[in-house]
Amino acid sequence: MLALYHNDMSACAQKVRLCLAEKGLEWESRHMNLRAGEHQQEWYIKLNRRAVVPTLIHDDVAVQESNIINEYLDEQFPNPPLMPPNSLGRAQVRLWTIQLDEDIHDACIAILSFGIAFRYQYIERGEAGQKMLEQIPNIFKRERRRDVIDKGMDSMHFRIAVQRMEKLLNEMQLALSQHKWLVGDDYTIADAAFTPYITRLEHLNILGMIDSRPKVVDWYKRIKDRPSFEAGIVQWENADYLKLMKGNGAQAWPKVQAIVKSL
Ligand SMILES: N[C@@H](CCC(=O)N[C@@H](CS)C(=O)NCC(=O)O)C(=O)O
Repeated sequence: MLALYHNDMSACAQKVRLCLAEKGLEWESRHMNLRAGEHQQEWYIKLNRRAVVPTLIHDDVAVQESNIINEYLDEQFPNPPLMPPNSLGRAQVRLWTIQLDEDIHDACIAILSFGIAFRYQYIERGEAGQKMLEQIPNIFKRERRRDVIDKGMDSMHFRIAVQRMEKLLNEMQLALSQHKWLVGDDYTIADAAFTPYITRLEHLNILGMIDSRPKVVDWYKRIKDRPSFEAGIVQWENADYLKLMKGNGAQAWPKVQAIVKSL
């Protein structure tokens, strides 16, 4: 039995749903409302000490961390394989995915999302929003988020996030100039892992960031043609979140462009 504690619009959950879809696996949905703080309740922290989604349940075990979950799924359900057959290929996949944990997720795409859109949900909630912020266990993540909620796109973390995203997109363009997918000529966990981050740019109405990288544009088109994109991302889209992101994103685009130009 497979079950997933996840959230409809969470990039880390999207990444695991893509992998489940690529493998054609059946799973039970245990959806968590992050803005209601469901992931910060005691029972869930026992399953996931960082108080984040996703968490995979496989029979009687719980597995945390989206990149680790995807590798776990690949080992437990090897067909079709989503990891290269050799050590070097697997090392290359991990060199891509480690970047998401190092900085792309929390310090980059989350900061862009909060700076452009989600900060308004926290501000609207007043004290309840403040309480949720205080309950984020990781101090670096908490303080960065506090700053971007307070200052929006004027936070220095917002500018750093745009700069880091530019570097990533350049690296993707280079890799995709050398082979069809991020690691070689087969689709791997690395492609699944980076999909939600490019989709987030689209949802935030700042997908123009990839326009000057034709290989990335082509990769994203091929990603969207795969049935897993529909099953892992599109079917779970939340109309309210999309409206918030798209609307604020349209206004944010000139500011993002100005930051890119100034780099
Ligand atoms: N490194 C973790 C990151 C998980 C993570 O940050 N999840 C976000 C959603 S994409 C979350 O649960 N956020 C809730 C919060 O930050 O309070 C993973 O890859 O699973």
